[in-house]
Amino acid sequence: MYDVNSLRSDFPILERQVYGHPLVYLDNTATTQTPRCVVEAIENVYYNTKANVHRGVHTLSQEATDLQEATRERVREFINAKSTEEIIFTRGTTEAINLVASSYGDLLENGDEIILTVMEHHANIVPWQLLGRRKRIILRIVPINEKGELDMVAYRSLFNDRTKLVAVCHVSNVLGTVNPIKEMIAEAHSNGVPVLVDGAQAISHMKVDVQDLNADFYVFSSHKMYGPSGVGVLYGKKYLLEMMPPYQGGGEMIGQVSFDHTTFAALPFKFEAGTPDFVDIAAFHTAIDYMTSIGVERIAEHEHELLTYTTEKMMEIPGMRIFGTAPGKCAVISFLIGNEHHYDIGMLLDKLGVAVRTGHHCAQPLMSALGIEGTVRASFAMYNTKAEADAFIAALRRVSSMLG
Ligand code: 7TS
Repeated sequence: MYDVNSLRSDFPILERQVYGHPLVYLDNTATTQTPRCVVEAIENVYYNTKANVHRGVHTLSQEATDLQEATRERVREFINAKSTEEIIFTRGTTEAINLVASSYGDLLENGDEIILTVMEHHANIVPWQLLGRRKRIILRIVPINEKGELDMVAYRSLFNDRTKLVAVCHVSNVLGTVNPIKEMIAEAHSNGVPVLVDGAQAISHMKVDVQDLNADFYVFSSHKMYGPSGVGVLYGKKYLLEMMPPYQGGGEMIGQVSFDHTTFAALPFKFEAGTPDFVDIAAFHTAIDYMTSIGVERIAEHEHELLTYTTEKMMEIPGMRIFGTAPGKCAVISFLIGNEHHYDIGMLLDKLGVAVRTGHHCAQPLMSALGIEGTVRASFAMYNTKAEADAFIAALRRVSSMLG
């Protein structure tokens, strides 16, 4: 049995009140809350083993290094990568994509093309545009249909002999659409093109197996997985990471340094210049253990029940417009009520204790394609309840009548 109430007791923040109302936290797409065991893991490093990693012979430094490398192995196992050499720690999804854009981007030539989709987060658009300031890179964009699904015919038609990469989100942070990543990767590979998958919105909602997907790069953030902020992962196939030049220079990423010539460290350290966020990396291990102990598939099932229930109730509200209705979508609901401004709806919901996100959700090209400026977005995680869905609906009805 999925015991959501016992699970909630692991998250002290869920007991908070906002404007005298019990907090209903529905901004999980932006970041998930953190269970006590993860906070304790952070505390444990600060109280017991804090020392810089990979630098000292002393006991604390070795223990800190062991903790970090144990997380790397845990991440490898979690996404079924072949080797820990393929697991690079970054600050988050954004830095992981910037790393690939900068470093893999170094291997591209003027006139090369990259395929993106219209539903990408700015983190998977702007780094490629910045690369375009160094070289003439052409971005080809896959459109969507009215349900918020990618147009796969258009996708297939975008490949040519200048195509050098596909960069696509696994799950849309606005529409909730789960893209047919495995099929898209197979198509790209049949054209000899590698694929970067932005897994920020998928990793805590479905089982991800990078070998089964055959992804070339897969990126995600710990803070969206009930883990600490400041940590992310770049998974990359070894042969690609080996071809790519370092991203940043500094300590840890070198073999030998002289003023005439510097050699670089082996993978994964070649891409980890400077002191990493070793405290949070250590605690990220606990977050993965926590999520796995509940079961990603069971969490997804729970979230889907909430999604179906809430969507049905929302549709009873006059003027409700939901953006993203793809079958099998993740538990993200972007909506507007009539012509009311998303900001007004979000602000009034906040006054009733309901935390939702408003605005363009860092997906302005998608907003343009939808012909709107922004939406209100409610999104669910493992600890949300049917009672919270009811509280959200009741608040929404109230807001809707207040706005007339
Ligand atoms: N890619 C996707 C699909 C995302 O949803 C996000 C964050 C990112 C990349 C960037 O992740 P970061 O951890 O590096 O910041 N999405 C959101 C959101 O939807 N609302 O706030 C952050």
